[in-house]
This record gives sequence, C-alpha cells and structure tokens, in this order.
Amino acid sequence: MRDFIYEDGWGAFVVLLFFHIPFLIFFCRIVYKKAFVNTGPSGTAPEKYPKIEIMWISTVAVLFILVNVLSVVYMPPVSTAALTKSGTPFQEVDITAKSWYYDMSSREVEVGVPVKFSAKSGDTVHGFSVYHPDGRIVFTMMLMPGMESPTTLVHTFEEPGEYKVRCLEYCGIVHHAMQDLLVVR
Ligand SMILES: [Cu+2]
Repeated sequence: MRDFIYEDGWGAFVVLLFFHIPFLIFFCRIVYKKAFVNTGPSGTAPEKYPKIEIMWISTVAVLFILVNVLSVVYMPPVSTAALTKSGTPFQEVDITAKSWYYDMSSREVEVGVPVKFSAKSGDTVHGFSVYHPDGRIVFTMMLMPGMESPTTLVHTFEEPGEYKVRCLEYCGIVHHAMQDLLVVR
C-alpha cells in the first residue's frame, strides 16, 4: 500500500482526488444554493440557471480528471516504473551529488536509448540539470539529502552532443562551479 502511494504516480493521484471530494461537495452545494438566491433588480429568473451551472461544473470536473489521467504517465515515478516493467532495454546512470561535484557511474550514453537517471544527494540539497548543447534546459532534478531511495527520471536523448550538467539548487559557496558533462553518442 505504501509503495502504491509513494512510488507510483497513480497512488498519489488517487489520494489527491480523495482529498478533493469534500471540497467538491461543499463547492457544488454553495453553487446550487446561490443559484436560488434572489437576483434583485436584474430581473433574471434564478431557477433557470442550476442546470447550466451543473453542466459547467461537470465539464470542468471531467476535463480536470481527463487532463490528470492522460498526463500521469509523464510523471517521473510512473514513467520509470513503466520502463522497468516493459522490458525495453535501457541505460542506467547512477549519480551522487555532493558539495560541489557529481559522482556519476557513467558520463557517456547512447542516443535513442532510454536512460534511467537515479540520483541521490550526499549532503545538502542539490540539483541535477541537463542542458542541450544549444543551451536549452532538457530536464532538471531536485535532490534532497537523506532520501531512502534515489530520485529517478527517464529520458531518451534524440541528438548526440556534449550536454552540460549543472546544479540549479543553491548549495553553498561553490554552487556556481558545480558542473559536469554528459556525452551523448
Ligand atoms: Cu548547487
């Protein structure tokens, strides 16, 4: 159960929905009650509106659930779990970030093959951010100290090149120099 909630985005999503339910009920009740309030000099007939309000709220609720369900596969824990279960071959890079350098199991990866980055921090909060050779940021990870399991992220590089790695979480006096290089071949 604990694994389901913490290691799988679906668990987190279900918990989130569960906590929203009381607010949703309360919200619908207020909207419904307000719909029958005397509108005063505007002369509109308030009893005409509950249907439209309910339709509108239902549309928003359906959209909310749809967007969440469709995007949950992009959450790093879900995509990592999906990759491990799918049997697709992937590369692994283990990282330990320390003040002010990275211990990396590999600094070379292959283009077109998914890479599973598993990163931990050995002391304080650090970042692991990968930059495309043209300067664009590809992804960033925030690494908290004292975590039992590493932070994971799956990324497939589409273009070869030298990708800069930088820390984007302020971690002390030499934070600006905390850099590394990842070569994609
Ligand atoms: Cu830093």
